[in-house]
Amino acid sequence: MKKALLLAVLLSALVLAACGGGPGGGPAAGPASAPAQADTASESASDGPQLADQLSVYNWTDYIADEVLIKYEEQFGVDIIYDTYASNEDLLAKLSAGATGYDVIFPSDYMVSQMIELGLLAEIDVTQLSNFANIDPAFANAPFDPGNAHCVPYQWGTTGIAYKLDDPAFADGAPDSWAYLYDIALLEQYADRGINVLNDQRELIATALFYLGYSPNTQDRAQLEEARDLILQAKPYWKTFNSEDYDDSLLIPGEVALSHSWNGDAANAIWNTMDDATGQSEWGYAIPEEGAVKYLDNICIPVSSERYETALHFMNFLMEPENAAAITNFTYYPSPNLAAREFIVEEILNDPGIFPPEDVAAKLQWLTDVGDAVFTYDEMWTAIKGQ
Ligand code: N2P
Repeated sequence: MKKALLLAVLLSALVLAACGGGPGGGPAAGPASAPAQADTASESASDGPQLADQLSVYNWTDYIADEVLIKYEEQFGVDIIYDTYASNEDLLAKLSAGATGYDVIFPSDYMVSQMIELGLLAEIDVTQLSNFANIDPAFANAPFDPGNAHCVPYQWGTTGIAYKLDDPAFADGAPDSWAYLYDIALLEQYADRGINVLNDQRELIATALFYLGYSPNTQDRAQLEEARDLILQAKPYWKTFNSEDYDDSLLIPGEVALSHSWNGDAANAIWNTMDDATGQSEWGYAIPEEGAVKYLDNICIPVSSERYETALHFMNFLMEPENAAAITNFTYYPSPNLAAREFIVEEILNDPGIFPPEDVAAKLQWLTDVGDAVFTYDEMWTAIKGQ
């Protein structure tokens, strides 16, 4: 299924490239510096907003379907400049360092709260967004952004363990414990076949905190130091810290046997290594019994955007059911858009690794803003990455 989807997207991209179009930007195109709202050229409809010539979109790696970008460009005559990041902290660092070119960003729950606090996000009025009604009320009005005064839900997901089904270390069952990242006796069994962890500070520190029986949102310095030490003793057994292209560069080619993984990236490896004849994949995905992270990523507009109206228009476009479904059908991340469900392919809707069933959902926890303890997390992360 994935291969067919990929091919269709690739073909339409090729056709567009041949016509001089294409999904805007390509990798690391960087923020646009062109003047914005003044530089308006097109309108979506006679009574629609004046749209800018360009829109600079900054998103997680592999987190949108190119066909949706192409559709927006073609339908509204807006050139999308697309750039990607590996973690919430990378996004924050970029914006805090004064990057002003970005118009649309996708921070997770706890990072929305940090960014609001720092005054980095523009306000929105969701009553003006016709497609906001498509969002599942369970994901609207979240505590990190009451009343959706700044952002709207984009996609959500879980963070667990992707593993190679044919590795002898997992012959007796799925690695459904964070011990598979931290227990030296276990690590000795498969570390030579490769282990990847997400290059993401809150996500990785959370795995150690879960393993130690602490909250993934602890603000206790002693607990965080314990988590740091646990990570440092396991680190020599880990091959890579990769939260960007690890599914395509490490999992699918079998460069690792196990990876700390977001569920959509794991699903990408699962679907892409599936034998069409037998339906058997090379990869599996497990949620550890000690608990795991669930996240809600959001569409937001930096306060520095000079193309606010166009950003808002794009935000509304992404919440159209067909567009939200196309994104889920390509990225394999669950959508918080209820109206999109009828357009999401059956295999994805029924995949318990993508849309978790009740018993799994009960083990999941949100990451929340830890206030000033964020400096302790930063300090631990520097120690982790530095040694
Ligand atoms: C996909 C990125 C997932 C975002 N590569 C996790 N918050």
